[in-house]
Order: sequence, then C-alpha cells, then structure tokens
Amino acid sequence: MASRGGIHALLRTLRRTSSYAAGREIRPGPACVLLRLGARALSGDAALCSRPLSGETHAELLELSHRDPDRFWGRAARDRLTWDRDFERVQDCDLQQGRIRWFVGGKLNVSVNCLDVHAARDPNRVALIWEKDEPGTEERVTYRELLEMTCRIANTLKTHGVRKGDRVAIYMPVSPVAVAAMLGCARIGAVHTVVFAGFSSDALAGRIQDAQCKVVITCNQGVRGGRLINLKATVDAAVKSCPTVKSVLVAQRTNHSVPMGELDTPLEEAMARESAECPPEVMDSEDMLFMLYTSGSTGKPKGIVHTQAGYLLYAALTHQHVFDYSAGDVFGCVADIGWITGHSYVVYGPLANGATSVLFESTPVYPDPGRYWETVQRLRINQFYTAPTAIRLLLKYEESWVKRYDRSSLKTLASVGEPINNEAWEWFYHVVGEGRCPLVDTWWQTETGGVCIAPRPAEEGAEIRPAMAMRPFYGIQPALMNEKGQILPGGGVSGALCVGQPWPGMARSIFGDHQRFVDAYFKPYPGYYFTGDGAHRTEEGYYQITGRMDDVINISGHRLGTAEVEDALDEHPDVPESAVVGVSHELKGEVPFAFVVLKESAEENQEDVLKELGQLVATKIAKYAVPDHFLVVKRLPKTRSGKIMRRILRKVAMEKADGLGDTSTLDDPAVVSEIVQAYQRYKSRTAKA
Ligand code: 7RM
Repeated sequence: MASRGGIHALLRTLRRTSSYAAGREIRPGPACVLLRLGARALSGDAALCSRPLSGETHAELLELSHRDPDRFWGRAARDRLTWDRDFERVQDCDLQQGRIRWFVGGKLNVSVNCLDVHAARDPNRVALIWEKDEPGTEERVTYRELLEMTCRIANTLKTHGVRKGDRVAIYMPVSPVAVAAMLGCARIGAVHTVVFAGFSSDALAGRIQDAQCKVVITCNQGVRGGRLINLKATVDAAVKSCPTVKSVLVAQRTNHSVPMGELDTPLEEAMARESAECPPEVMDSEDMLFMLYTSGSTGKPKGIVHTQAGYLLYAALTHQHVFDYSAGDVFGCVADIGWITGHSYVVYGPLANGATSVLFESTPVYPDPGRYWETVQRLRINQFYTAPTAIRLLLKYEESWVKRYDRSSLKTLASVGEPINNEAWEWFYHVVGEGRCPLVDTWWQTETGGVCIAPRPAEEGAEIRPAMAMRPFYGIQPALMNEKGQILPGGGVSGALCVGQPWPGMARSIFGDHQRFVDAYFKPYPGYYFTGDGAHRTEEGYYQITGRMDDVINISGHRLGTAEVEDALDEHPDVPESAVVGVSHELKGEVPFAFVVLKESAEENQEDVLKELGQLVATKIAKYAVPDHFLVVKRLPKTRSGKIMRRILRKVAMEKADGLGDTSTLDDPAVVSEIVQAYQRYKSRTAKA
C-alpha cells in the first residue's frame, strides 16, 4: 500500500546531501525563578533552576492565580519558557476594549522552546511517533531530527521568499513534515494557517485569500482508512483564484506522482538543498504565531489570531496539568492538526514540555474497531485524548475489541469537542480505562488557545463527575450571565458562559477585522469574554457545558456556522432562500437540517435540485457540512423585521413542535403549521424509504 521510505529515508537523504548539525548550544532564560506548578514538576527539564514557591497545592496555586495573576503568570512564563529577552510587564489587557497583550517587551522563539532546548539536553529523545494509517508501520522522530527537518523547511521557505510576518497555508494531514512545517514557520517568524485537509478547494481558496498567503505547503496525497485522498489536486484548484500564492511546496506522502506546475516545488528535494541549521528569528511576545479559521454564527469563517509567548505558555501548562503529563510519557492526542486541538495538544503543548507526541493518521475503525487500543498497546500510550463522537462510534462494537489489547500504560483519558453524553463517558471510563484512569472532559475553544475548564488540576484524587468539565484551570474565572447581562451568582444556575479575567492563551484578534473580534467576544457582556456557549453551575460550583447558544453547530466535534451552509445553498439559482439548523444525531452529535425554499419553476425536478444542493455544500465547504436532511418549504418563519426565526425551525426539526415558545413576533404565524405539515410529510416519506 501507499508507503515510501518514510521519514528516516528522508532524513538519511538529507544528511548525505548537506552537512549535519546537532542541536546548538542553548542558554537558560535570564530569569531563574521557578514556580513549581503542581505536585510533579517536569523532572530534568523545568528543574533547570528550581526554587519552589511556598504554597504548592493546586488549591493554593489556584488561589494565587486569581489573587495575583501577574505574579502567577509572570513566574510561570519565566520558569517555563526560554527567553531571548525578559518581558517588562506581565500583561496589558483590557477586556472592555478587547485588548489582550501578555509578557510585554519579551523576546523569544517558539521553535527554540519546542525543539532546541530539548535537542540540546537530550537529542535522541523521541519527539514524535507517527502512527501511520497501516498499523505497525509507525516511525519515530527524535528532537534532533525534528529540529533538523524544521530548519530545512524554514530555509526552504526563506528561499521561496517568505519573510517574518508572511502567511503560509499548510494543507496536509498530520505527519512529521507537517509538524516541521508549522515549526519551520515559527522559526523564521512566518505565520502559519493550517487548513484541515477535509476542506474543499473553495474553502481552502477562501482562507488563502483572506490570509493573503505567499506559500502553500501540501502533499501529493493523503492516506486515511486505507483510502487515498488527492490533496494536491485540491490545492491546484484552489490556488487558481489566489494571486498572492507564489509557490506550492509538495511533500511526497505516497509513491504516486502528481503533475507539477509552474508554482510547484517538490518539498523533500528542496529541503535536501538547504542547510540543517537556521538561526531562529527573535520574536516579540505579541507577534503573530498562527491563525486558524473557525466558524462563527454569522458570515465567513474567521481567522483567529494567536501570538507567541502567551499561547505557548498556556498550551504547555495545560498540557502538563490537565492531562497529568510527566516527563517520559507518551502523549496520544488523536486530533488532526487542522483543528486547534492538534495545534495545542499534538504540537505546541507536548513539544514545549519535551514530550513524545503521537501523530495519528488513521481512523478509529481502520482496519477494525480495535485500532485505538491496539495503538495504545503498541506505543505504550500514557494519555489518550479523543472526541465523544469517536467513543459513541466505538461503544457500538463488542467490548472484546477493547479488552484484547493491553491498556495498562494508560494513566489519563480525555475528551474534547462537544458535550460527552453519559453513556459514552461511562464506556470510556469503565471499559477502556477499567475504572482506573481519571477521565477528563476538557472544555475549550479555538479562541481560548488551551483547555479552560476540566476536572484536573484538582487536589490529589479529587472526585470526577461523569460528563462534566467541572473546574476552571489556573487563572480562569468563569461567570454565568442571564439574558439581561447580569451575573448569576451561586449554584444551581444556568446562563451564558463568560470569562471575567484575561489569560495568556486567549486569542488576540480576528485577522484583518479586529472590530469583528471586539463585537463578537467583548461587546455582548462588557468586561467579559463571551464564549458563545451556555453552561450550568452546580451547588458545589462545578461547571457543565450545555452547548452553543448561537447559530454554530457541532458535527462530530467540527464547528460549523449554519450561515455558511445557507450561503452555499443560496448560491443555487433555484434557491431564493434557505435556513439551516442543527439537529441531534446519535453518532455525530449534531447534523445540519436544511429548510429550503425553491423557485416554482424548480418544483418539478426537486429531487435533482436537492442532489445538486448537497454537492454544492461539499464543493463550497466540505463533505461533513452537507445537510443530512433537506425539507422543501413554501416560506420560512420570519419576524416582522425579516429575520429568520431559526429557533422555531430547530423545534420543528427536533420534533418539539408542541413547545414552540413565543411565536407572537412572527410576521405570519400561519407559516408554522405549514412547516410542521411539510415536516410530517417528509418524516413519513423517509420512514417508508
Ligand atoms: C477544542 C474545540 C469549540 C466549541 C465550544 C463548545 C464545543 C468543545 C467541549 C465542548 C462541551 C466540551 N475547539 N466544545 N469542548 N462542549 N464540552 N468538553 O473543540 O473551536 O473547534 O470548538 O466546541 O461548543 O464552543 S472548537
């Protein structure tokens, strides 16, 4: 099957073709103050210059992080990061204005913190285990090797005209080359924007255009679940409408040769021509590190901006404390690098901590539903981090798919992306973890940079409740608000989840549209960051996330704005308007349900039009965004000012039409019964089919 010599053949070639250099000498950061955050500091690494603070319990640290955040974060930053120049101010933030700045005046390089510091001390430590699609074909990459690859890619980017501040799109699945591409950008101060390799060429083009990328890094093909995906062809189609793109660097994942055009350069050949050393660019704490597009409730996906020091520190600290990582552990986060989870817990957090991070290329059911646990056994994975959608899929199979594999290496289980239901939680905890490993439900967002609410850290052995994120991380101050924008104090309350204090990992802006950033996150509740989620706080003060409060839906942990789907549908000449809502789905959590109004002339060939609509969404966005349900209606429920009332459509589609709530603001309440009837006809049709 698709496999070349792999990373080691590549590294051998690279070494033959140019001088090989081991990790360069590094000096510890200027400020040797250690905050021994937590019971177990990273032995060796962070213990460089250790002088523990008094007060070491999680409760005391938590208290400090709230009482004196500058002291807490200042010490953490000086302890955990290697700086070229110390910062002058811990923070300069104003949540009223949406101004977020951390470690002002500090200088550092993120790739140095993720690679050079570890390569200098322990060059042969394994940084990455690439768990390729075919079981048993994994490859290990040491810190020294990853540093070398990173430098070669960094130099290749320079040769192709990339300078500090330029944007580079990365359109490839998880692999060592992809990680080196991200870090290669960080090395020279370029800004990466990783685009999930499941997105269509139109979606890719939209992101490249918005970010004005100079270079795209991709590979000839992707390999997943035994299938080949022609990524290069998608890039070819996308860059046609992207005049800013001057070069496309193409890595070879398979033997398949793809047509190479004028813009294209084979990546490995280019890397072989470059030096294995690349002096790191000295970056300001607040220079941009990367942007990552994510869906909002309105408009096009937004390029969420993260910067250098604060993001890295927060990713590293949460990686250690939320998952109970300790030196030498093999950390297995199976997310793709196309999402924030891959950025923070496959790449930046684990590498900043000198961990061995697993790159999972396959699917939970390839070649069979035992894949995750067979991988856990073979790689001796200590922390396993996945999404509820995968768990819901796997629990349908015989328990023997889990039990036949040795899971004794596991110490922590973790979940992210959407609320985890009780059944999935219990199965993950009892069947996979044998009731032995803490299972942490981690709540966070692209915008938060890292985990904000999770059961850990907590006092040693503290209780974990099923299906609950529970406790805020250091420095996080959640607040729940009612509709009037008032804080809801105490327990037993539900409201809009906000955060009342800035933290280093939070997003800084939306690329090219800072006002949208301020409006979306800081205007709704002045002085607070608004998450878009609702939450419940129990009498004990534990948080349970109830889900999005806006028009964002969550399909298998993938965030999607219903407005994006509507925009795609409305492009069809026979569709004057449409409305999309999310409805529950047993495996995927939610799926899109589309209500479409068709032109009269199109009513005869409805079936064809609906098929075209599905294709349209797949080409404009991605396959996962294609609605599972299409319902043709004469008109949509609207307010007198012309706003579509999606709340009513959601109720209809969820079959809760008896509790439609207040429909008095509807322009014509008769529309409701029309739609309910259309829905019932649709139901009886699909039931027969
Ligand atoms: C990390 C990530 C963010 C949205 C967020 C929530 C939902 C994520 C949980 C969750 C309940 C969780 N980033 N979400 N984690 N809901 N419990 N543990 O997923 O930007 O892609 O999505 O996902 O609605 O706002 S994301």
